Amino acid sequence: MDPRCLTNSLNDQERQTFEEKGYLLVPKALSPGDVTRLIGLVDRLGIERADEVEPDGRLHLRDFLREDDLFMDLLDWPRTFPKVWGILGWHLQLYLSHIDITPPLPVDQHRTVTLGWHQDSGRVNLEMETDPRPRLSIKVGYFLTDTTEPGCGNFWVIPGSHLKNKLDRPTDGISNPQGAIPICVPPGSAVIFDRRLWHSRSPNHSDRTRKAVFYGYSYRWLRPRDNLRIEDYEDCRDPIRRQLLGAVRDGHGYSSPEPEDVPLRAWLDEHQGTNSGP
Ligand SMILES: O=C(O)CCC(=O)C(=O)O
Repeated sequence: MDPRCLTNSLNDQERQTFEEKGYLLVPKALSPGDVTRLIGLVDRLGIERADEVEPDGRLHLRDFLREDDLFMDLLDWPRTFPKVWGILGWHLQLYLSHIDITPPLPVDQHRTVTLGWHQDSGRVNLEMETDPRPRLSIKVGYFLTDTTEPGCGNFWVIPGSHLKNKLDRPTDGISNPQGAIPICVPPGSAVIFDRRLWHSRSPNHSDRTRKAVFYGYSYRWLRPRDNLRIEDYEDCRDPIRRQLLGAVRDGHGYSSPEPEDVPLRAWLDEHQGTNSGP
């Protein structure tokens, strides 16, 4: 793994922000050159998989990591991955990845309905009985286009809502819940968020298409949502990436890992000079 990871560890202030707000902004997570390359890839996939377009024009693409080395590089990206292990520890996998392309909405389709507020992971939120429910996973969203102003298809969040199992929704069916804010960031920014944070996509009323890429990391015992499995990544020989993509000795290794199941742990022990914990 790229040793530059070691210079981007989660610091105390970032941890506090993440714990309190349920998300963390990472400015300049991608260089302008990375952004340009990723936009090229996203545009190409958008054309190749145009048949997946949704009725509102949006494209939600999954299972794309094999398409380019840069997508594979984002798995353990030095600007963000150290924050991911700083929050979840070494017992990690990638459980989901998606590209979200939100084109401008024609003026005659501008609607005033409330956003699609949700916590991630579907039935997890119905079937786990604790209050608050456990974190289990986090996502890194990379924003490739300019969303510094509201109304550009911004990612919306309710800061601090990750500890609330239920969302108080205004009864008019239009307004956003109290405290909701758009994330306004320039291209190349990343947002790391707790899956329990109430969040939503939003319509794009600007004249440029919004493009974002999301990588979700969870503990290794959670079933992945991506359809690709380690067998689909024959060329990937890097041990830590193989861990992230689901490589395992046998079924027991998902919850009682041996060292060969979790090379990230040994890497952290060696490079951070500390024991990485139980
Ligand atoms: O595309 C967006 O801004 C929102 C993505 C989202 O809702 C999610 O990752 O769960």
